[in-house]
Amino acid sequence: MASKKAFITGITGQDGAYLARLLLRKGYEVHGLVRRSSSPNTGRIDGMLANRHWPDVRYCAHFGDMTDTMSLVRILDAVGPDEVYNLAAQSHVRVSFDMPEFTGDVNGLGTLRLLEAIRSLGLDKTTRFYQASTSELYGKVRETPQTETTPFCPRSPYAIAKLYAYWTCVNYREAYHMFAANGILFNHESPLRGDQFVTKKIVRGAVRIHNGSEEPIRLGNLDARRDWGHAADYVAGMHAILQHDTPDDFVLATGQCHTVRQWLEEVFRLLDRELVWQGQGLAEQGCDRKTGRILVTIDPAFFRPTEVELLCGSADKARSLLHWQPEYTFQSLIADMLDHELKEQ
Ligand code: NAP
Ligand code: G4F
Repeated sequence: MASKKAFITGITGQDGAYLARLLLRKGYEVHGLVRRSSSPNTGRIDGMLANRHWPDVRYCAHFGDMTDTMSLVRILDAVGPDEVYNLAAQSHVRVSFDMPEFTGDVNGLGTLRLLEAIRSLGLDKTTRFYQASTSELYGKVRETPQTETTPFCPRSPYAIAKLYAYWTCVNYREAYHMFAANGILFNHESPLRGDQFVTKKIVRGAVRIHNGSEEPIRLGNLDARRDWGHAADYVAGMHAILQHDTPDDFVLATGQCHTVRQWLEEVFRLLDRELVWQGQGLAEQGCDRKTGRILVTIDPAFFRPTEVELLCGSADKARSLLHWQPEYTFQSLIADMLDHELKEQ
């Protein structure tokens, strides 16, 4: 039987790299959208191509951009994928306040371009579509835990663009009977997480300190609460969503919620340092209990004009219909990221 073909936008990002590996292991032919950049942006996926353990890797990169309709049409026409995973996005919430129009174009209209390309090429009856929706849609949350029926209340240009994409996906499902599904994913991290997200920033900063740096980690809101899982578990959920017998929307979450402060304390604990807190507000500092050295300071540059204070999801629907369950815990996620960083630096 011919193997399935998948097209992944955002293949050079954290989730794209994990998903591509998963699909190659399952025997898929994988096609990825790569945007042209003046410096290398394929570091997360280069290993796939040079992997001696997978001699028959079938992977193809295609140059294009979510803002360039014809590049999407050309690639979809050439590939004729069974499954499209739309992971491409300007994915940083803080940055979306600085670049709201670009964020809307890529995250919102980009999704429309892709769906419309599938439809106009006549692939709408054969191609299944996954949309990378987000727990940021819940924003100023109306209930906890958040589920597929919790109302949305987005609080950033990023989340507002993703709201447009979410409903576009639903509309193409209802209007054109496409297999189009949203995964509403809560925060997921990994050794491949971008350096500007808080989990990776903390792990990198703490290992630098462990290796002798005097530079404290400068952060924004330490009291924000997130439901953090591992990207490896979440890409398996994305795949399961597209294998379900009907197109539907699913929350993927761990159901466990921790503050940024707790993430810091756990990272330093694993590096044999106990963090104690002194001062308040912008003057708050995290210090090493033994030496008194300042390890964490507050920098207003990292606060957001509007913050999402609490995200905590219930994945009951995915658990019962997809049999999806995350394997990593808060502790084993941090341990994995820390192990990797200790080897890297
Ligand atoms: P990421 O690491 O930031 O990756 C984003 C990807 O999008 C990169 O491959 C990036 O390419 C690509 N991209 C950005 N702008 C593009 C454009 N104009 N045209 C084509 N490609 C473009 O994000 P991630 O953490 O893997 O997340 C994957 C998706 O899930 C995103 O849509 C994100 O919003 C969503 N999501 C993430 C989480 C999470 O916690 N990770 C939770 C919920 C939803 P470059 O490498 O060239 O920059
Ligand atoms: O790591 P973050 O930047 O992730 P955030 O904003 O929750 O967004 C991530 O998860 C979403 C799913 O819920 C995705 F849709 C999105 O694409 C992205 O992957 O920030 C987490 C929390 C925030 O409350 C932020 O205010 O950490 C707080 N924080 C405190 N200091 C910081 C910092 N965040 C960053 N990035 N940098 C800081 O210095």
